[in-house]
Amino acid sequence: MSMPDLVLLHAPSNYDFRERRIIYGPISDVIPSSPIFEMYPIGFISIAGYLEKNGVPTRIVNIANRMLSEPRFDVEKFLSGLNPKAFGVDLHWLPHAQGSLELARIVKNLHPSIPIIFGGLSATFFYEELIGYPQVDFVIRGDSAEGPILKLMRAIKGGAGVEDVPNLSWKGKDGVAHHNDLSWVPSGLDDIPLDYGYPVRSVIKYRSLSGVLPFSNWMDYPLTAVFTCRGCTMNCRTCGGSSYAFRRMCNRGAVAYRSPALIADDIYSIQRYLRGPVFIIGDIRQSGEEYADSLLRAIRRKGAKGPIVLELFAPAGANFFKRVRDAIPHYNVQISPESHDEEVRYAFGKRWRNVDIEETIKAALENDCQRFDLFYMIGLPKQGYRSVMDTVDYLGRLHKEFDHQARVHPHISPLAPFIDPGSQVFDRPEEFGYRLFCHTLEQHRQALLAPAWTRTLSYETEWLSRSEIADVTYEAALALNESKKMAGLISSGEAQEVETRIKRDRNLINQLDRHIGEYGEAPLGGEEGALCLAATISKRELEWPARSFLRSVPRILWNLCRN
Ligand code: B12
Repeated sequence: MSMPDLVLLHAPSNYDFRERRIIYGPISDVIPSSPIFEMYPIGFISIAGYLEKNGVPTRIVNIANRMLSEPRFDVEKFLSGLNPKAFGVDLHWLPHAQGSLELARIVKNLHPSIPIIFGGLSATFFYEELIGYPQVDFVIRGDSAEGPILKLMRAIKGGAGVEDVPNLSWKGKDGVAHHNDLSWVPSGLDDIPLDYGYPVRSVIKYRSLSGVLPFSNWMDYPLTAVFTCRGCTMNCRTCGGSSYAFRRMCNRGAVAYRSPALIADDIYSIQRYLRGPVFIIGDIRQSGEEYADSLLRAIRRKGAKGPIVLELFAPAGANFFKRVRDAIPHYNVQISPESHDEEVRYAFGKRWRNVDIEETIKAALENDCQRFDLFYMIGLPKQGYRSVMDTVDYLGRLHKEFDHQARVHPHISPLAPFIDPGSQVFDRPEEFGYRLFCHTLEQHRQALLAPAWTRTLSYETEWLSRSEIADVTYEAALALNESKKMAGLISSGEAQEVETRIKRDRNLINQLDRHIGEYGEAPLGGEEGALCLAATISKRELEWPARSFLRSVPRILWNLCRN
């Protein structure tokens, strides 16, 4: 089997999740991953594709997913069999603070002379602290690593200096950290393809499918994504991907877009292999109506075979959905109103009215939208207990209004486990009514070792304490669960299962709190806190209709033979 120059590793959020019992709660309820966040950054695919195209063989290994799906998977044995020129570890999402550092420590023990490169948004925010860990040799900062990592890999292979590698933090022989300028900030994304042929070829080259799978049930639900941009035009208060955060951390003054025709090609290239839903990241109207129109025209020309999911950053009218319907035969929409309470929504940075959201839903459904997901959040500025419960009542009314369709799916979950670093709330918590328990990378790493999510949570607000956030999360989840059952969105069996899980979690947390109050911190034992895919919903409910990977195998083989 060929040996790659670079091996990109994705760690579980908590490295010891197989031994250590933790009540993870609903921290990953509204995404495909389990609470150990096994999904790797989509940027791994663009980095790997870019490096391979430029003559640097690269392999992605999703250690988190292998640990999750193969209980006996021996990480150290596996890693000791690798001998690349460098390892890359993502610290993109801050919930990986413990897992990524621990995995890198293990790699360093096994291979002391192979350099370890960190990257991703959290690595970018905490670069000065991160480079101080002995297991970290390099940090590539910024929202775009393709150019810098190619230059770094060439320097590592050729034994050259790294002083002129842009965006790079590195340590000299004396251990002193140096920080090169963060100057590689592409203003367009047309030279950075998202080549989904890469994972397919990689499975054959490295004879491993499980290592490249993005999340645990991906084979049944082969969800993929394409991106329209890097950066964002929005400024949501807690978001580490807001325009404020990108400017502050990544030197990004303006959003970089990918040309509509190339995005249509990306979708087409995915659908040559797979028929799962393709999620278009970023509202296609962000760069203006003309951009959205050209993208829709390009998709129409190429022909969209499977379902496509669009996200909206603001309400939209019938005119927009008519154009979408004409271009995409099977489309779904998602939007995040955050709260039904307009004052809360405004305080969060979104200035839309409920009536506009309701009109948007109506217009989408009238124009053949197959499914409309709405995401609401707990832990927002100006949001108290009553406000959260009123949101759930409001969602009940929405169900009634649209329930004959069973196409409208609202979700509610807490902002957890951490406030995004680089966001406005992270920088100025008091101004928005927040109190943060964690500030440094090390504090976040330690917080991930707590026995329950309620103790990992990095904040509370003027309106909700940490324990109130947990309480109202479970209360709201129970009420929404009931309302979804009544609306026929989930079966009574599913609703019963969710209710049992919520009650069990709440009980465990109460017991734990009592125990800690009396005897101090203690780990959980036995079956308590066993890893569940979701705490307050049934994961299946999130899924857009998809054809399983196995049903796509003939198409994959056919396309590989043609290449
Ligand atoms: C799409 C998206 C998702 C998708 C996942 C897509 C994916 N697999 O990457 C979904 C919806 C599943 C998701 C989930 C989550 N997300 Co999210 N997500 C985004 C979003 C909107 C866009 C990301 C994107 O398009 N990236 C473009 C791709 C091409 O680039 P990339 O993956 O970032 O990788 C580039 C660089 O980051 C860097 N890089 C990344 N890894 C590495 C590793 C190395 C070694 C190197 C050198 C470089 C490098 O180089 C890459 C290529 O240039 C951002 C916000 C934003 N505007 O960016 C939030 C964002 C990244 N997500 C965030 C969060 C918090 C989460 C969750 C933890 C939320 C939760 N509790 O459920 C989960 C974690 C998921 C998991 N690991 O299982 C925060 C991260 C804040 C932080 N610093 O921790 C962000 C910033 C904003 C937000 N709140 O949504 N997310």
